[in-house]
Amino acid sequence: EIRLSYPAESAAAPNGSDSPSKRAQRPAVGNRVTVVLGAQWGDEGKGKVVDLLAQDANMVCRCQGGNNAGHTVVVDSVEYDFHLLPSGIINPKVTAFIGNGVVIHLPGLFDEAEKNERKGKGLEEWEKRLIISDRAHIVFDFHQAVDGVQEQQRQEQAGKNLGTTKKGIGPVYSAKAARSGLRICDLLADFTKFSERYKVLAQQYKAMYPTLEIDIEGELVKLKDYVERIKPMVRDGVHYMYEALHGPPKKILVEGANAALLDIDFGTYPFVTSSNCTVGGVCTGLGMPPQNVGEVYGVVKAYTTRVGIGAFPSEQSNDIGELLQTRGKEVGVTTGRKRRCGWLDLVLIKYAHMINGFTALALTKLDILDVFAEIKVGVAYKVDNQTIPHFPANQEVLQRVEVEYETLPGWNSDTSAARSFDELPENAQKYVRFIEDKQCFQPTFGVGDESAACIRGFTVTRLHVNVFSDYLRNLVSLSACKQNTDLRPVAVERAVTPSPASVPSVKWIGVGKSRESMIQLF
Ligand code: 2SA
Ligand code: GDP
Ligand code: MG
Repeated sequence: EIRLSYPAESAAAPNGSDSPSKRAQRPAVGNRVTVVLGAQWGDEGKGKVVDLLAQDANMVCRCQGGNNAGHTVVVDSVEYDFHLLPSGIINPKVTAFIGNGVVIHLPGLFDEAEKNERKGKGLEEWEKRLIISDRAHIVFDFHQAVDGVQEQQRQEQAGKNLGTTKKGIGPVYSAKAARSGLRICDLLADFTKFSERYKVLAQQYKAMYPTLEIDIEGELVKLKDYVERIKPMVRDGVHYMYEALHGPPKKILVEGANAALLDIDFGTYPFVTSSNCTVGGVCTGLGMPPQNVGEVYGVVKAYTTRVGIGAFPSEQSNDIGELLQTRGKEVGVTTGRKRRCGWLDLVLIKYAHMINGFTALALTKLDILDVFAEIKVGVAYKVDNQTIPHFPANQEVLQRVEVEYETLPGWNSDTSAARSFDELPENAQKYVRFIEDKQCFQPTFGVGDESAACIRGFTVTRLHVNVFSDYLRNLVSLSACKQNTDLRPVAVERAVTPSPASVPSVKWIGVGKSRESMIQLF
């Protein structure tokens, strides 16, 4: 497992020069939060992983996104869908915190909680255990309507839309950035002033979209009703988080929504959501310093899915994709849309890891691959016949990348009852190890100053680098020399330096929907 070194771990004076009194003055770092993030295009099974980790947690937080997210948790055959509420709220001992980076549709929040509370479900006393940051922005019904209108306009003007969930996410984050948004603290302050600002915002949208109908007075009456209901839950989020981090030891989880490839900065822009779904969103969305970030778990589905429009290099628009879709029951939790399916793509997992610095992975839905005779894994991208060493920013380029696959033998047997790594068929074990060991890009060795030669078919794994680095150095020199005698020692050095983006170890493997079906590896 690759562990990141955070400032806190090296807080003791790096050169040993601090006096004891100076050291005593240095503020304690406090509790570390464990972060769970999606490593693909969402729906990797984050809800299930959070539910598992929440068994002994004190607090579970959401830091970004809104009720576009759909996180499923299955406990004792009862299925819960969460959109705005952190999944860990199922544990009656957990306090759920919705941070400032989240956008909240109040009717949606109450509907969701009530649905999960009804007979047969059993979400207990959620109102007493939910804390909402006063800095969170509010999603109004007109934001959702505007989302729909914008999608229609995109379709008409550009021939395609983004495939949003129409939950108002783009419009509300736009209003936040334009500084015309309204926050929970505004709703709870002077309602007359809030109403004035609400009317201005509504009029702005009406001017932009003349067909939009907004029942301003009716909406204000409904909003006023929420004031008393949410008042007991609302806190100054920064202060609340600070106390949680610096009070008694606590296990704090952060549940990422959406995923790396949907991140507004790092995702497949413009086919993304409007928040930072990568690790930076944890600090900005909760008001928390980076040294409090502890473990960062990347959730990876054993294949790839995407719901909505946009490039998807390893997509299988064929029988394979259909089989993955039906076996995996790949249907949107929020919209009911069919998810597009394809093979696992390690290029994008590695890219997500470069941004997030995952400390371990949770690999889910391995059982869905049980029936495949062979399984492909994307390991590199080629553009114009050249392997590219990065994940392309430009969507036109991403649309035309050619994925290089490695084919692994399937295991043709039911894994769903496996409860330990040893109980998995040998080929399933190999599949997991392949994901960990495979460097996504072929190492490139500089030859001469300008030109670069690529020794293909040669892969440096973390294990090799750690254990056999000297051996490898010789091996690289030898095989390189066979191809080009002008290889310089410096180039060999670069080749055996482990890439910071080597995919980390798999810590859990999911072979079913329930939390019991998560095999823990160490
Ligand atoms: P939006 O609504 O503005 O955030 O949509 C922008 C893009 O982000 C994608 N997106 C999602 N992708 C996967 N899962 C999501 N949650 C639901 C689920 C989705 C559903 O868990 O199944 O029910 O359809 C989610 N939310 C947003 C979206 O498809 C757009 O590509
Ligand atoms: P999230 O958005 O990342 O929380 O994921 P979703 O809940 O949208 O989608 C994941 C779906 O896969 C849910 O229906 C889960 O119950 C299901 N699931 C999660 N892990 C596994 C697994 O290991 N095996 C199977 N068969 N289903 C799983
Ligand atoms: Mg989902």
